[in-house]
Amino acid sequence: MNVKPKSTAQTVLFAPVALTPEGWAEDVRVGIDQTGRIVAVETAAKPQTGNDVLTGRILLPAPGNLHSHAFQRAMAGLTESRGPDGHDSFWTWRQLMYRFLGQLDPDQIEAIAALAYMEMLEAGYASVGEFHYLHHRPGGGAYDEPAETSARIAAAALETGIGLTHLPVLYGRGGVDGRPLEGGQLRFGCDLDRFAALYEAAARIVAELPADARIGVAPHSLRAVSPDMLAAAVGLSDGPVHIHIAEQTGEVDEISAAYGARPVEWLLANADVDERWCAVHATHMTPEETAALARSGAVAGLCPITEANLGDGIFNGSDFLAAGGAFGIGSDSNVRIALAEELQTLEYSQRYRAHARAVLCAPGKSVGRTLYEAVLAGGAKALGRDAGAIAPGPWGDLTALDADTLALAGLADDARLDAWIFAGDDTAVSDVWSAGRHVVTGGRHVKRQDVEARFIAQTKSIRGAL
Ligand code: NGQ
Ligand code: ZN
Repeated sequence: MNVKPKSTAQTVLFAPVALTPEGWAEDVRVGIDQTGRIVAVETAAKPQTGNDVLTGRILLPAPGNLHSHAFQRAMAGLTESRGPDGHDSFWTWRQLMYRFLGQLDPDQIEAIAALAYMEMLEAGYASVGEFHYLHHRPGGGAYDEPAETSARIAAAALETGIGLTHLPVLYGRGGVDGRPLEGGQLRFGCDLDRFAALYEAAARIVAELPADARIGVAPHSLRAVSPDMLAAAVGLSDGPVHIHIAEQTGEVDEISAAYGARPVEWLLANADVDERWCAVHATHMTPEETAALARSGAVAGLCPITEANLGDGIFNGSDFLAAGGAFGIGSDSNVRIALAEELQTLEYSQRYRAHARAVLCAPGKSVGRTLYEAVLAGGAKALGRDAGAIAPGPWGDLTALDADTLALAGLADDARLDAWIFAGDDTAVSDVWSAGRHVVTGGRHVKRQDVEARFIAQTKSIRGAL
């Protein structure tokens, strides 16, 4: 690839090595225009005056984090003791999570989201899909602005510079039997009219963000929306559609009993699942469901660290990959925000399952390179974001690794990605650009001090209360 930088390039980066769609390239010059899009890529180039020369760094396209509930960052690590009756599970964790969110006000929601987004950027992600359901006041009453908390998510994205795909969630019932919402869930609840108004308001808020921000829609789960509500929610948006599906065996049993079909099976038969869709978790699938989901074009939204933390089960990665399925990664509960570790956990889950090594890649290939490129493509697709490649056209979503960091020193080609993912960590990340916004330098977010101080001040009173 050799596309000469045009005069429209506002920022020109020069990297000694970069991962391009054609593979590893040396002496790469990348031009980014004032809108944040990559406009030129030149390999075997020479640095010119005014270029931002990334000495000693490896330039990668930055992936998107396709699934986040930002507010849960503030309860990370607080649900790790065993309850008095000893039956701890996803469902008891959910009760604690509801109790925790019952205390949050909009200032806290914004401060927590800013911290989470800053940490995502420092980990090497350039964008996030915020699966947002904390809409109303405790008890369910409306804020003066119905999309108040969406505005807070948008403000956190703007402050930190992360590329936001906002996914307002429709959460309409307490379970598949249609029981009403209760307790903490009342803050999520919308009927269709209320949700349509909220979606419109959220869309106006997102339209005020930089041009890379997007909006989509998220019917929460087959538990929380009826078939009619699911269809209506999907019809509100022409953006991405995200849904939690088949995360827990209890959920599979509940849906199977009520609908006579397993969750993924039911969804594929009753919704027009296509490339717009992201099936979050998709943990429990039969071989037939696995192949059918892969064929649908939907992205499987895998959240390996959270799925381990919540005891969900293990996604059938090898069969899904063999069937050509698209997947990306999400930090979900944000119990830990760590890009390299998220990929490592994904591959290790498959090794436990298959009693084998190097599972998620084809013979003769590198696991690190395979996983990294898969989540670049899957993340961009799930977020409706034109990103994932160092090539002219997409947003300038870029991550630079420090080539001299202990895990990477002396390595070349795909071994760099393997060593980063399996032997290193996100301290190797030196710089991150989101749609050209250079928000991480020297491994730190440019606003770290302020964002961290505000998070601590805003959450001091609630972090001890779980
Ligand atoms: C969520 N989290 O929406 O935050 C859910 C819990 C539910 C995960 N599924 C609530 N990991 O599923 O009902
Ligand atoms: Zn989730």
